[in-house]
Amino acid sequence: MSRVALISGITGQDGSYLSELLLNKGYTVHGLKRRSSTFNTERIDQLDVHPRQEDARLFLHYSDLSDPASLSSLIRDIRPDEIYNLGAQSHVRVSFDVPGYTADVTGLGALRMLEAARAADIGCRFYQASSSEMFGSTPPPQREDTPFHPRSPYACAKVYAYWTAVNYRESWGMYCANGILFNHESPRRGENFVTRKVTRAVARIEAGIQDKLYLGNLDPVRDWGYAPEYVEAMWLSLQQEQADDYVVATGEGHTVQEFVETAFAHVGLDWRQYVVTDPVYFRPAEVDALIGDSGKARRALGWAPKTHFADLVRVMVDADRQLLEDERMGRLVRVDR
Ligand code: NAP
Ligand code: G4F
Repeated sequence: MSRVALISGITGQDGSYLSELLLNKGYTVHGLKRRSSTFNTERIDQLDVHPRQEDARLFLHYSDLSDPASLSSLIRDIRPDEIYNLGAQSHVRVSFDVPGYTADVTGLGALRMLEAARAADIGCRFYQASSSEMFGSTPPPQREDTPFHPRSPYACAKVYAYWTAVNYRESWGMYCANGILFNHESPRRGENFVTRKVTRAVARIEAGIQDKLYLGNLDPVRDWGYAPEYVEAMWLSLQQEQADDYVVATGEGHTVQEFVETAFAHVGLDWRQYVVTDPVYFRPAEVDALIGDSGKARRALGWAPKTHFADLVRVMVDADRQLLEDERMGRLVRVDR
């Protein structure tokens, strides 16, 4: 019998890579998708076969992290061996505009998933996508025992979800693992996160269809890794004898400005001619520096990052150049471009 996984956030960056990983390992994968007025499954369309086809192993279900009844019936019906809770309002700047919604989905959503899993009493394992944003203003290097000091409604919600997962482990003996994920990027990254916003703009400026790139604070330091490698750490976290919490990071920090410089330099352009500071992208409270120490994950899970900063930037810029070329040629655009 193939193992069964349920993924919230399957239509997001990580959900798409995790689905590929699990399908390749022989899992049957169920994903929770939100009702939306536009298609929102673009990142996983290449994996989707009609559910009535005999070889179908990927199934999508309408649900929402704000709807406990649908979560309960999904978990009861699917009886997953593993649940990956990746669903979230995941944009830090946006969380200042919609703090209540962010707390509900990103914070209480985890509680609802955990409670539905507990009530189903099926002994499934639970992965919570926690965030390095929880460390906030606590200086790097950050590890599992570094104190949290969240700086946004998003980060506060993630702290709540983190401790709720720990609490379900300690109270109910459930296998709950937190991955404390530092920033991870890819060609599938949402276009309003800084890395993708930059790489997309670089491709468009090079092609002559964009003049300027408006950005906020260029000084913050982030530890940027490659998303397909981070979903391997998610899976590994659920394959251990004991549930535990792990920092997942490269250990290398770069400023936003370095990312910008490297991306423009890759296509032979000087970033200073194109980048304009726009305070609209400043945050009411900024997180100045996140650099993770993933020693525990390296030792316990045997996980290590492989893709370094310059390669990550190059992969993302080249993917956006290719995407633009495909769009201009009217070619069918594949999701991993
Ligand atoms: P993402 O691309 O923004 O994907 C978020 C997913 O959550 C999407 O599938 C989205 O659905 C879904 N979602 C949003 N609101 C929902 C709701 N009310 N009910 C159900 N699903 C909902 O995020 P990601 O980069 O893949 O990150 C995955 C998880 O890891 C998130 O929890 C994020 O907070 C966390 N994390 C990410 C990073 C990172 O650097 N990427 C670092 C630390 C932690 P739609 O597609 O319909 O919008
Ligand atoms: O790309 P960002 O929006 O990512 P941020 O805030 O670090 O959050 C991401 O990583 C977290 C893990 O640490 C996740 F939990 C979270 O879900 C998300 O995936 O911004 C990175 C930095 C910030 O300091 C921001 O102020 O870039 C700075 N920045 C400068 N100009 C900008 C911009 N960020 C965005 N999104 N857009 C700008 O124009």
